[in-house]
Amino acid sequence: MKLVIAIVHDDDVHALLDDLTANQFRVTKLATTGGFLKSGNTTILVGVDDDKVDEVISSIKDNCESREQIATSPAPVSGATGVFIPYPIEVRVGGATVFVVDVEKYAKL
Ligand code: 2BA
Repeated sequence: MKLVIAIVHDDDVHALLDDLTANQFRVTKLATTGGFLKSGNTTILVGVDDDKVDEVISSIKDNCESREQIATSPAPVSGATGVFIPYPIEVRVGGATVFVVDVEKYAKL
């Protein structure tokens, strides 16, 4: 068994959950925050048999778009002198960041 962990954009999550649950996958959705943009994203956990991993990944591919997002430039390290004027930078986020890990044990108690 595998655990698919996918970090996706908030705007893609409803379509993705609908697609996965319609195909009988069990999914857990977590509200998460990206370390770089420090803005919300969504992490989903899907426990599946090994032979179903590709099906989950193709559903993620079909439902998650890559998009440009505006972030504020990082502040200089503390101790720097002068005035810091933040400026907007554009980063390309997603479609999705996916990890597939082995599940040692799975139980419903
Ligand atoms: P964030 O950390 O908020 O990153 C958002 C986007 O900012 C990233 O998109 C990437 O385009 C850019 N970015 C991230 N770190 C950067 C850095 N040190 N320098 C320059 N640009 C940087 P994605 O790569 O699509 O990542 C989307 C979200 O997926 C991330 O949000 C983070 O929450 C998660 N993620 C991505 N890679 C990860 C990893 N290796 N481990 C854990 N979480 C990861």
